[in-house]
Amino acid sequence: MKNFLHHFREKEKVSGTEEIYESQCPFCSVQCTMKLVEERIVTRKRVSVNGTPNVTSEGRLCVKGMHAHQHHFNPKRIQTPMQRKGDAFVSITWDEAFALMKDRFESIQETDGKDAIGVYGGGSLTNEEAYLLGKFARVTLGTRFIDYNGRFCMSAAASGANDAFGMDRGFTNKLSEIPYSKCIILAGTNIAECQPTLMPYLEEAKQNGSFLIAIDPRETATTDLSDLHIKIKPGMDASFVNALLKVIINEKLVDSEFIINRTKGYEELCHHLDDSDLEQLSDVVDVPVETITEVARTFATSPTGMLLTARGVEQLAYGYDTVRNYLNLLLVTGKIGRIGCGYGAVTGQGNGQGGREHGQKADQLPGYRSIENLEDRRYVANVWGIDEGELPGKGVSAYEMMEKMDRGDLKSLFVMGSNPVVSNPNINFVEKALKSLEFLVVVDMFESETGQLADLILPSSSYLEDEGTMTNFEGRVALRKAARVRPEGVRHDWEILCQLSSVLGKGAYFQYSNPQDIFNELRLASKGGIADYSGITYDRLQAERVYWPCTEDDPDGEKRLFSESFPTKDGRASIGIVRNHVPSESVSAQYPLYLTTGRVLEHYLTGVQTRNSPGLRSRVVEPFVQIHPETAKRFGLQPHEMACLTSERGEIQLRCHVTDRIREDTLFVPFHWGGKQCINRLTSQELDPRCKMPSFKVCSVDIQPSYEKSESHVT
Ligand SMILES: Nc1nc2c(c(=O)[nH]1)N[C@H]1C(S)=C(S)[C@@H](COP(=O)(O)OP(=O)(O)OC[C@H]3O[C@@H](n4cnc5c(=O)[nH]c(N)nc54)[C@H](O)[C@@H]3O)O[C@H]1N2
Ligand SMILES: Nc1nc2c(c(=O)[nH]1)N[C@H]1C(S)=C(S)[C@@H](COP(=O)(O)OP(=O)(O)OC[C@H]3O[C@@H](n4cnc5c(=O)[nH]c(N)nc54)[C@H](O)[C@@H]3O)O[C@H]1N2
Ligand code: SF4
Ligand SMILES: [Mo]
Repeated sequence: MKNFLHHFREKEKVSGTEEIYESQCPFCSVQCTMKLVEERIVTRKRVSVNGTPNVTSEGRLCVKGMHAHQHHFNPKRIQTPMQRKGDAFVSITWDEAFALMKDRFESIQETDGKDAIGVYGGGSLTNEEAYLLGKFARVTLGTRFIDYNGRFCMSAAASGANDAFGMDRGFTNKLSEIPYSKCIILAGTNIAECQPTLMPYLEEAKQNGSFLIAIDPRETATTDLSDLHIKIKPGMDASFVNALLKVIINEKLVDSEFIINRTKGYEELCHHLDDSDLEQLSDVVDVPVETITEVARTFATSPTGMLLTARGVEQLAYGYDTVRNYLNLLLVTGKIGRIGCGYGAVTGQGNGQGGREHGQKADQLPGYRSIENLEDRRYVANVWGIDEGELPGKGVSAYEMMEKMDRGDLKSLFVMGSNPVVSNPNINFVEKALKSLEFLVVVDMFESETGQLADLILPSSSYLEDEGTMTNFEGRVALRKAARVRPEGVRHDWEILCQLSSVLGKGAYFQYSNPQDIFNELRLASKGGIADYSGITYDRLQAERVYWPCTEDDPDGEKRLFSESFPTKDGRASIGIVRNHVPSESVSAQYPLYLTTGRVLEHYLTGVQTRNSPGLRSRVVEPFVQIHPETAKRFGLQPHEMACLTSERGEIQLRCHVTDRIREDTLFVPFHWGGKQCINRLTSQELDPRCKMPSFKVCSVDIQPSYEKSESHVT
């Protein structure tokens, strides 16, 4: 028997094949690299994955990277264009799909004008595709309505950093400087679950004696590493930082030399804080005065210090102000532009950084140029070979496009690389808005929840097939090569945009034979802009990851920003004034608890990719609500029971995870699931006036056992 098995295995090996693919993870902003080995033994297939060395994550991979190939190989991936016929989708050819889009787009624009079509992009697209999507909207369709999912992600941090420093690059330093920082503030960032392969940098900092301060309403694997955890009330960071600033100024712990030489606005800040009362602030944010004082003193007196923020403090209707106040903290203590001193807006998506630089945003042109600046418009129009006057003006933000659809101003939407009916706030409304469209096109690998509402779904290639550059959290551009040839019926996003432009009569502006051609045009379009890529070439990227800004004269790219001056008109950073914001939806008798939302390690965003990966789906099979034991008791809820959550905007049923790792007044729900259990049925559509970020991190809700709710429905 043993001999037979041995013989059988040997025979299998002989008839087997092995393919090796070098790639880069399609998920978060670290952009870990990997090698996949696909073995085929007779009829069996086995894929093994290992991390490969790279300067960012040094060869590490997290559980999502290990399983990313599972969605790529999933047979549920769509392989041909699919047209809606009644309630079902039928396969059509690409020629038919392009003919349909030509017919519908042209007729809509003839009747309702160019601006009747909107374009909606995402931070998973490569730089080349994000750039091309912006050009497609402005040149091919001639619409001003384009925006992307980064509005819900990086918009508060980006606008905050732009106004304070004159530039927004995810991290102002090299990651390898983290261990040199003697005090690190982690505000609303769960790196252990969201960028796990960066954790060793924090661990090393700790080993070097750094003091870690985590600020989060929940205990997480990240806060577990900290020396001090502030379990803050959701939505209170802006006021909390005012309290810190008050102590630092009162106790004269500021860096006067830095303030005088490198900043403006300090006097106004002091004046603004004159009337603040520490006791009162401590009450509002629910952090004792002694703790506030400890944080303020520790950070201000530390020889070096860093600040990392993420969506926990940014996804608020005053996310911009909250970020500005945290940046004030860095500026008054002079903790930027030196080794071990800097700011990281811990970027989210794989190309969350590049995706926000090259023109997917409503008011932006490539290279971080502004669509409202005449000189910028002229420059980019010239690169594109059109008249400046032909370039449309600024559009509106992602959620505001939904409002335009609902009002009938937008009749059609072209979505590439996003699943808005799960990721927008207040999706009961968004669903209605998308359903009201005359023609919805979704480009995706899967029939996502948004795809299910579409008139046409176009199949896009996956990370293993699609070549292009991604700019990671550090502001480093990395080339992801195509490891496999795309299936016959599937197209790359850039191919779809070029072919569609050609069908719509604009092919002359989209003459590229590969991503490198597009990148070369992007280099030119970004030249002289803030995000200048002109010195980066595909040749260089074969061997290295390059920091922007990078010009031919300064080919190294800037590793540490702001060491001499800030890229503002007068070279100074700006200290802003931030009021003591509190959530506009306060808890009430009807909605007595705060709801905050976010992520778990095993799933990615709206979950389309990770729920289609068996190894990840099986780890966390359903959404849940995290609730404190005392709160569960108060509301009559048992562990693992179903509960009904309600807000002003809707109602959903979720299973209870009872844990004392969350505040008693707060519930936490991850947002990786669509359909009836999507938490965005409850979240608030209130937008930040400056950056249009919604309030994903705080709204008020009620919770009840499901049976009580259903009984009360019966009576
Ligand atoms: N596993 C996984 N990793 C991911 C993603 C994913 O979906 N899954 N998505 C990627 C993307 S696009 C992004 S943007 C990043 C997001 O990365 P993070 O922003 O780190 O993730 P979140 O879970 O949204 O929020 C972080 C923390 O903020 C806390 N928080 C909530 N409200 C407040 C508050 O008022 N104040 C403070 N101080 N903290 C608060 C939450 O409890 C949570 O632990 O992750 C990226 N990486
Ligand atoms: N309640 C709540 N809501 C949130 C957040 C939160 O913390 N709480 N976070 C917000 C944040 S930070 C973000 S970034 C958004 C993300 O929101 P979305 O953009 O809607 O999320 P994804 O799941 O990344 O959607 C991407 C879709 O595009 C597909 N896709 C992936 N790669 C490609 C590609 O290269 N080409 C094409 N054509 N398709 C591709 C995927 O299969 C998926 O269906 O969600 C936001 N919504
Ligand atoms: S999800 Fe992020 S940390 Fe995990 S392997 Fe992918 S890029 Fe690396
Ligand atoms: Mo994000």
